[in-house]
Amino acid sequence: MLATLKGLFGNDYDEDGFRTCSVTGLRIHRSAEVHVKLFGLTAVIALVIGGIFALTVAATRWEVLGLVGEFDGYYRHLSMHAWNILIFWMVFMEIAILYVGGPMVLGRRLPLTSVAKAGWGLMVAGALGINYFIWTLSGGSDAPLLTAYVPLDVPPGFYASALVFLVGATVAALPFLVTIWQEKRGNWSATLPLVTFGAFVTFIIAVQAILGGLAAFSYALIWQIGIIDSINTGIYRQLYWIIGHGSQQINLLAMITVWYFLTHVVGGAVVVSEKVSRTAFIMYLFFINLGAAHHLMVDPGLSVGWRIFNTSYAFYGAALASMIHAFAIPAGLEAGRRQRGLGGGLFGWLTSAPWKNPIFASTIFSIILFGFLGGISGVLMGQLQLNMTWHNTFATVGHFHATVALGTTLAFMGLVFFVIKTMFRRNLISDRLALVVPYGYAAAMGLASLLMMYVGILYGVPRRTSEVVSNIPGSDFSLSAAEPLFLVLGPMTILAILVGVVFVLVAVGSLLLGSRAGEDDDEALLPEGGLQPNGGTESVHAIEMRGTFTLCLMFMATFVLMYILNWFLLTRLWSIGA
Ligand code: HEM
Ligand SMILES: [Cu+2]
Repeated sequence: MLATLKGLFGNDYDEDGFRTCSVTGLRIHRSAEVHVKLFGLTAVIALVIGGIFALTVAATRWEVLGLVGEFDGYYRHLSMHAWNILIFWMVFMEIAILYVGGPMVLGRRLPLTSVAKAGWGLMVAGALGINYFIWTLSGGSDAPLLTAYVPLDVPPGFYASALVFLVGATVAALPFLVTIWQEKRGNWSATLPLVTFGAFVTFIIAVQAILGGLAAFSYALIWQIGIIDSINTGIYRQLYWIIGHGSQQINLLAMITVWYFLTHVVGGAVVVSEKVSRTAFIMYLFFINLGAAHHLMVDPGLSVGWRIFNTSYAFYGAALASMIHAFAIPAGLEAGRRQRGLGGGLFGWLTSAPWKNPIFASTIFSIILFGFLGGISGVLMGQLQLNMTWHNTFATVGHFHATVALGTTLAFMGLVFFVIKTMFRRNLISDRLALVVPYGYAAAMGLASLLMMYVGILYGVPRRTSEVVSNIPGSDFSLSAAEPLFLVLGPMTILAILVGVVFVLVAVGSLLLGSRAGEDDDEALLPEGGLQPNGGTESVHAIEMRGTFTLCLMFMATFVLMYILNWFLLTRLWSIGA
């Protein structure tokens, strides 16, 4: 067992501890690689735990199965699902992404490795604590959920564990910051590569988010242990959403960084304009955290002016940045592939792409579905008026499953496959099974997210309750009209989980039983002609990106249609003019 584990962390390095990656050509130091593996593996364990609770939660909301009753601990299950999968799976992956984007891309060692390990230790301790305190809550009905709103009666240990986890993540991110500092020291005018730049902006947003989290959870903690005797719930909610929303922005930025990285390495994408992509990253810095007021739309205490400025002006700054990436990444793919002579008509560059490569397929589905399902729904529901039809309904759950559960998770799954091949140097035990992951997950989770939005918007089915079709506990209110949609939604959620199981089997199976990857395997991973093809030297700007332009127009049309539809539904709700 120990030998197998040790074997996983080994590779052939030269005396200085470096090796050259035969796929990316990057010079990789042992210290960086070992820690990427450590954080990546821990993330997958969190995904498994969160996934187990995805099953219990989904099997409850599909009321035909009705697994866990409201007062038998449904909130406990939902809390376990959310914390393990949204926080631990994502944040452990994100630290790994910082180490890829920093030391690996820059060809440096990871500095302060003991600090990195201490950060990992604190994060693990915090995560264990949170799991413990959620699971051992008596009664279960007061489990904190993701939001842990005060004045819920949650043990102080829960807030303390959350603080430990946040401090751990900060400590683990420090070696990344030091890497950037080492790179820039004495060389201030040189620019960072785009992937490193993206990782750096992710880091800054993470710091903002973590500061909010430290403030929120320590405020709740000192109240819980009696240092202050009352707590202002409005202020807690405002502080909480700095991390609650901010952590989603970390997910978004890390995912976009992965998009740039993987479309380049496995799809042959180029960066069409460094300036434009970098500007979009910088726009996030200014606007994205401002958008957090969309979580407080129905809270008292905030002025309407602030809400409108925040969600209908500042937020569009962030949405614009996302649109720029949504244009730049496919454009880079189109330009890069056309440069290699893989164009052919309007969409030849796309149809000829390596769709049978699970890493490419995961990345491209992540981009498309995140944009069409998660992005559009996010802008709609983030708007003051439309929010009234989405707020606290299952539609909200649909939105964030389209973003984090579908988009980000799929991109990170692709990245895990990539790390298994290029860093663990293992072939996947079954390419066919691996291919089931992007296609199966995109289809099942895509449909599930859409249906969640439907039941929420059309029937007003609420989130965070165990049974609504027969009745909402404690009321005679029936939502049985939504039942037929649940007959599709239920099986889709279970199917998505099954595909998740396939992902874990392929990932863990390949690590333990996969054959050693060689140069031929690497070639199969790369885009046609290799990463730096000879010939095809046509300037990027001479290439027409009309395929991407067409896709953007389609996106725009969908956006407008959805906008009109949502306003129409809102007028129906309020019976304007009736
Ligand atoms: C196949 C996989 C998944 C299924 C079937 C699933 C299912 C569900 C369902 C049905 C709910 C709503 C329960 C309710 O409001 O009563 C829920 C909540 C949630 N899920 Fe998932 N989920 C999956 C994967 C994920 C992933 C990958 C993430 C994040 C990366 C995620 C994050 C969340 C969060 C944050 C909540 C809200 C918890 C709260 O209200 O505090 N889920 N999930
Ligand atoms: Cu938000």
